[in-house]
Amino acid sequence: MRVCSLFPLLPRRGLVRPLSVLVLVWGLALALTVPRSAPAADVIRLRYANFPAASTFPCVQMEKWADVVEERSGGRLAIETYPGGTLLDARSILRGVARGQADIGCISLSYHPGSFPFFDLFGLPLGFDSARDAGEAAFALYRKYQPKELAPYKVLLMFACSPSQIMSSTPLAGLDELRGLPLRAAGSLSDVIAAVGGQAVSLPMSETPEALQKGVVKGVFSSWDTLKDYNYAESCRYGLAVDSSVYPFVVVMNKKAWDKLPPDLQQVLDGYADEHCRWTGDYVDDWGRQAVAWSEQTYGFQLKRLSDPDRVRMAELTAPLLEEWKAGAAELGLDGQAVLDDVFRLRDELKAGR
Ligand code: DTR
Repeated sequence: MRVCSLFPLLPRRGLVRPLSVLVLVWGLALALTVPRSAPAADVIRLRYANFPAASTFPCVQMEKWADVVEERSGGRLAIETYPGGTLLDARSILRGVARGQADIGCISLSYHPGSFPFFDLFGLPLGFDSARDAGEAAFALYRKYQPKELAPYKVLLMFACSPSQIMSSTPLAGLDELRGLPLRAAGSLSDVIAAVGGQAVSLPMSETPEALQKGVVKGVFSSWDTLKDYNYAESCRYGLAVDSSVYPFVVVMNKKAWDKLPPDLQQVLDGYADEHCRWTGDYVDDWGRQAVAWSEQTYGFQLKRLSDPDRVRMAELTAPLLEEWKAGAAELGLDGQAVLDDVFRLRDELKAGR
C-alpha cells in the first residue's frame, strides 16, 4: 500500500485543512501505510511526476508500477505519485527530473520536438498494430542503440500508446475529408497529418480538451483510449481508423537518485521493466477497444475504416517522412536503413509471437 503524503505536497489530494489536523492525519497515514517489513528509517521515498489526468493510461501504469516495485522492494521503496501535472506539467517533467525536482518522470517523447531525433522515428507510420508490440520494440531499440538524447537520464522503461486514429467533430469518409482539417497531434505525428493534407496543431494531450472546446481544432490524432479518458467522443462523434503512428513514452529517473539506490533495489526496478512494458501495452490496447464501444453506445460514435486505396495513398504520402528520418539518422552517426530494418524485423517477430 503506497504512502499518500497529505500536506503540503499533496499528490492526488487537493483538500486544504488546518495544519494540525492534516499533520495528524498524515502521520497516521504514514504509520498505517509503511509496510511492517521496512522500518521507516529504511524507506526510500521517490517522487514520480506525470502529466495527464489520473484516469488516463500513462497514470494507470504509473500506479501499477508503483504498487509492484513497493511490494517487490519489501516496502523499502515508497513511490509518491503526482498525476495531472500536480508536481510538474507536461513540458517541465524532463527538466524537472534532470534538476531533481522529481526523482522519476513519465514523458511523451513527441512533446519535445527536436529533442529526441532518434525516437522521432516512432512517431512515424511504422505499421505497428498494438501498443504492446510498439512499446516492446521501442524499449529494445533503446537498449540496442542507447541514443545520446536520453543519456542524461536513467531510463526505467519505455512504452507506447496504441496506433493513432482520427476522431473528429465533422464526418469522415476517407483522406479527402482530412484536407485542411485542423487536427491536434504532437511531435512527428504532426508531420503525418500535414503529409495527408490536414492542418496539424501541435499540442500536448493536457491542452487538447480546451482547444477542441474553443474550436481551435476539429479533431484529434491519437489513440482510441482518449475517446473515453478525455471524453473526446462527446464532441468528436466521427472516427476514421487509419491505424497510424504510436506515441512513444519514456519513464526516466534522475541519475543521482538512481545511483543512490542500493543494487538490489536497482535490480527490482530493472527486473520489472519488460513485464511492465507488456502490461501497459496490453492495458491500453484493451482500454482503447472498450473506449470505442462505450463511445458508440453513449454518443452514437460512428467509426469508419480507411479504404484500402486510401491506405495505399497514405503510405505513399508519408513515405518521404521515413526518408527524411533516415537522412537525419546519418547525422546521428547511425545507418538509418539498418535501424529501420531492425524496427520492421522486431515488429514482425513480435506480431508473430503473440
Ligand atoms: N496520443 C498521444 C499519447 C496518448 C495516448 N493516450 C493518452 C492519454 C494521456 C496522455 C497521452 C496519451 C498523445 O496524444 O499525447
